[in-house]
Amino acid sequence: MFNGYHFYFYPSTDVSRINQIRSRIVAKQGATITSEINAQTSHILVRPQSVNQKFYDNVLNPALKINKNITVLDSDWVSESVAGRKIMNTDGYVVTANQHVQDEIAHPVEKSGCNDNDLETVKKRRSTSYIDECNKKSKQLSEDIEFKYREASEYDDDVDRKNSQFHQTDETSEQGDLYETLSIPTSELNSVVNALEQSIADKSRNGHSNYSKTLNGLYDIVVKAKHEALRERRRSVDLKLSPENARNISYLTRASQTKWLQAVKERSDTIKLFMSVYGIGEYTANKFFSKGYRSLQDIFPFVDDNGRVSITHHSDFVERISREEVEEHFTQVKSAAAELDKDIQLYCMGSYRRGCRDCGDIDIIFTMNQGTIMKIKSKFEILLEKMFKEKLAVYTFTKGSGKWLGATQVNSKWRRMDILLVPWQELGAATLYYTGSGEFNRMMRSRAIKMNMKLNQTGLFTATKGEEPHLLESFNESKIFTILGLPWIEPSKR
Ligand code: TTP
Ligand code: MG
Repeated sequence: MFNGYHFYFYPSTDVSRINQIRSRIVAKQGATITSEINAQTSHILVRPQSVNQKFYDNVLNPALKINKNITVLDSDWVSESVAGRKIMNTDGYVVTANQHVQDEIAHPVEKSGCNDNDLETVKKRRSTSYIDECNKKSKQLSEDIEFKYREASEYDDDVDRKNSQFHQTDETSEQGDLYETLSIPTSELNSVVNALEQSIADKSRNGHSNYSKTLNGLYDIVVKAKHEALRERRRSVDLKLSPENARNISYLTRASQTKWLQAVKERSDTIKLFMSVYGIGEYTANKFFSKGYRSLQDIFPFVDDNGRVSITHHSDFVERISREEVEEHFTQVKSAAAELDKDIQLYCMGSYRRGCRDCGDIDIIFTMNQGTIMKIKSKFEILLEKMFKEKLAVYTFTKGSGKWLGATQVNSKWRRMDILLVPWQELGAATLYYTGSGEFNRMMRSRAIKMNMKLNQTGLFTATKGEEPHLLESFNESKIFTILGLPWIEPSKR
């Protein structure tokens, strides 16, 4: 496209990253780029904000002495030629010295630089307001945003119709005297702001200064609106925008919603993943996420022994366990116990007792006929030792006073097993609790509270104000239902 053109960029490509990128692009399109002005230089491409006395003294004057026909253009010209895939007419991009400056060149005054008014670009953007300016260049931006977010946005006929209306009003918007009013819920402004920030970052990385300018303008409009809306506690804001910018914001709103939803989903999936690791609660999971960790491998170095075991056997632990496999583990614990003491009684609880087809873990109650908690604990110690010896138990996550939370292995799969140690007298209440579901338990407990009672895994108690609680029932599960005025509810219905 630029074969035969000899460009000199100012500020030089050594100091201006934007010009560096531009020069690379136009060089690919056939232009010759020189680091100094010479007789062949056909164009000086300058960023308007860099046109000052220094430019005249050090660049333009010496250049004119070498080649008085040299053309000085706003460097936007090359960007827009590249974007439009054809060499744009230079009208509107020519940078000329106005009379005042020419006088100054002839009779320099003591002034180190000159302001924008010292020069005029034929483009009228100097005379337009900042917002008008950012509204003006938005056509290209909307195509860009549209392209970028097309896949992310869901289209419907309505939006397409709206967009085509926007296109029709282009010409009037160029004149800057027709605005669209776009109403956005205040709650959505944050995601628009985020989307704009992201786009600005992308654009400046890619060197699209025009777009960045427009985005910056949009950003200012939206941030200002957001602050006003928050200050005045408004539920929505009306943004006065050129049709093109209204369209840009519509895209961003839709795109940011999609992106926002994706981000929310990524966050909640990752937090859930981290929380599936033993010992990691919501706080730590969030902290890991904020630090940028996204996988179990990422957090592996920062977790404790329990966490490492949990991650190492993660796929086994998160897999649902069939009833048959639960029974295999349970049977093995039972046979180890049977060899120890005939008084030991074991019950398989949780989702298994509720008849679920598969279970998240294996929940077991360990008790002894007429056994006290002391006797039960000491017997369990022996059982556990045996289970480890037999390589049925493979890891202990926690051993509390009345429970063992660990892992057992059958057929090379590691599964989570929780064993609750229950005094014989509390068997009914413990069975009720450990059968669940959690939701059912909450319902039962709140029913008890309404009846001035208290239900927990050790029993059902009176809870009359000003009186010492006394035990109503703990051994017989079905009696607890009766006292609470309920018929027996099958575990499968809980
Ligand atoms: P879990 O094993 O966590 O639950 P579950 O067996 O019902 O389901 P899953 O198949 O996923 O293992 O706990 C066993 C029972 O303990 C549960 O059914 C009810 C009770 N429980 C509560 O009441 N509140 C709780 O917070 C937890 C964790 C359990
Ligand atoms: Mg369970």
